[in-house]
Amino acid sequence: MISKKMQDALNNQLNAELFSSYLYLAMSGHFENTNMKGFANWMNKQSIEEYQHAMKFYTYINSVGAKVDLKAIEKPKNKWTSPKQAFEEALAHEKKITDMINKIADLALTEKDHATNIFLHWFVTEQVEEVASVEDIVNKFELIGDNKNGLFMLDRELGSRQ
Ligand code: OFO
Repeated sequence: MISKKMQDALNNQLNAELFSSYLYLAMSGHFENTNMKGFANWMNKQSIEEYQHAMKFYTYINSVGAKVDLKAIEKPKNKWTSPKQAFEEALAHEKKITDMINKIADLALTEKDHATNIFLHWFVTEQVEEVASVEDIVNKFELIGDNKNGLFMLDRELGSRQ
C-alpha cells in the first residue's frame, strides 16, 4: 500500500501524462492543418506514447491497491507561429515533466517506498531519452534557419517515425 500523499502525486502525474498526450495531439492537428505531414506524424506518435505513459501510472496505482482519481485535462493551445516554436514548447514541456518525475522519485525515497521508487526508474530513463530526442530536433531547426529546403527535409525525416 502507498501513502495518501504518494497516491495524490501519482494521480497528478497520470493527469500530466494525459495532458502531454493532449498537447502533442493538438500540435499534430495543427501540423495536419498547415500541411506539414511529417511533423504531424511525429507528434501523433508522441501523443500515443504519452497515453501509454498515462496508462502505466493508471495500472500501477491500481496494482498497489490505491485509487485512480481522474482530473480534468487542461485545454492545450491550438496554434503555433512556426514548427520550431512548437518543438521548443515540446522541449520546455518535457523538461517540466522531468522535474515532476524527479519530485515524485524524491518523495518515494523520503517515504522509503521502494516499490514506487523502482516503478519510477523507467520514467527517469525515459525522460532523459525524450528530452534528448526533442533537443536534437530543436537543434536541427536552429541549423535550418529560414531554409525552406531544410524544413522540407526535416518534415520528411520526422514523417518516418513509426
Ligand atoms: Fe513525454 O514523457 Fe510522458 O509526459
